Amino acid sequence: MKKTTAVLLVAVLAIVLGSAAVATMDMQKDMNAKYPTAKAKCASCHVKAMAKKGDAEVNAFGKDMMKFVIDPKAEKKTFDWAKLEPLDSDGDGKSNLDEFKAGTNPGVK
Ligand SMILES: [Ca+2]
Repeated sequence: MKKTTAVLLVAVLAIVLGSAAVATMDMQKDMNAKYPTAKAKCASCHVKAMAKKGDAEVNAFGKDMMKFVIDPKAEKKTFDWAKLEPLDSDGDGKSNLDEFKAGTNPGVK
C-alpha cells in the first residue's frame, strides 16, 4: 500500500510540475508566433534558463509581462502586448518591441 501511495504521489508531482513547464512553453510559443524575430526562450522571461518550480524567478521583462496578463484566472495566460511593446523592461534604452525585432533579450541589459 505504501508503495502504491508513493507511486501515486510521484505521478501527481510530475503532472503538477509538468503543467507549470507546459504553461511556460505555451507563453514562449505564443510570443514566438507573434514576434518570430524575438526568438523567445526560457531566459527571455526567467532569471535561470531552465527554471524549476519554486525557482522560477522572472527577470524585469517577466515581471512586466505579469502586469499585463489579460485574464489572471485563465488557465492559459495571454498578455496585452500593445502595452508591453513600448516599455523598456531592462532599462537598456531599447523598447521591448525593438528588442523583439532585434532578437535581443528584453529582460537583460
Ligand atoms: Ca530594453
